[in-house]
Amino acid sequence: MIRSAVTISLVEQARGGPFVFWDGLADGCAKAAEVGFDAVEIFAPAADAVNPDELRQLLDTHGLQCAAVGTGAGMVLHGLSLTDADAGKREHAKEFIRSIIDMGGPFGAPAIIGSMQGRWGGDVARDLAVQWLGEACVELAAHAQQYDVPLIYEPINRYESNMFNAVVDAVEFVQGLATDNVRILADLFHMNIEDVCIADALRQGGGLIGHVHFVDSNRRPAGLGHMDYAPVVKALESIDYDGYLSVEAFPYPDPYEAAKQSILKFNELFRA
Ligand code: LER
Ligand code: MN
Repeated sequence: MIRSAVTISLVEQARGGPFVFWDGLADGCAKAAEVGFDAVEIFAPAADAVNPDELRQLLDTHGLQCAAVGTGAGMVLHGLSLTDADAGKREHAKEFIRSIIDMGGPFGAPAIIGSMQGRWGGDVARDLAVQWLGEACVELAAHAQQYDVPLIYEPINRYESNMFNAVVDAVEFVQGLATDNVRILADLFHMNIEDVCIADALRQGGGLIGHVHFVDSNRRPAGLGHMDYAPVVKALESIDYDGYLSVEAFPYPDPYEAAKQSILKFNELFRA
């Protein structure tokens, strides 16, 4: 069954970004549960910023799951990427991601590689960057396997990366990897910019689609932009998608209202 999730950012430096709750794990979990979400997705500055006992207790108290954990802070706070020209920095980037995998893994939460995929250019030719990204994904997916979770790769739009922007291109990339433990994150905001047809791209992704960022065309909560959700729902049903629709949207007009609006739309689309 498709389940709902909502983002909590613990990264103060990312304020202004597309995350719903910003005031700590306890506040985010309490509000997520109150509004009716099944799970939370956590964007942390580092693995040790989340106390596993505290998180376990919060999830249990509120009847929530942890849907996924983000790695973007590696880029935002430390400028780390898997396609950096410097081999030492690429290694450091992998270490950061491994630590986030180790944080989410015991909760059954896969780690997401989004902005840490970096970009090609300068001394790094596109083919070389793609090779490095592929090798890192294979290595990190093997690390994730011990927790029985996949590694999630997120194609992001052209203004944030020049690696794989459209889901259809990410599908080809992931199919070519020497692992079957990488899944694709379909972020509807990025797809609205990059994919020719969101529904067709989801169908093409099929079983490789492992997570969805649920958001509208303008990155506001679902229902506050011009996204046509009916074909998206049909496509997800046609591929038997049974993961999360996780709200990664601007906290517009404020976190609580953004969460309420998102769950209202989620219920209208998936629980009617
Ligand atoms: C970034 O635009 C994004 O969508 C995040 O999920 C990736 O870290
Ligand atoms: Mn996203």
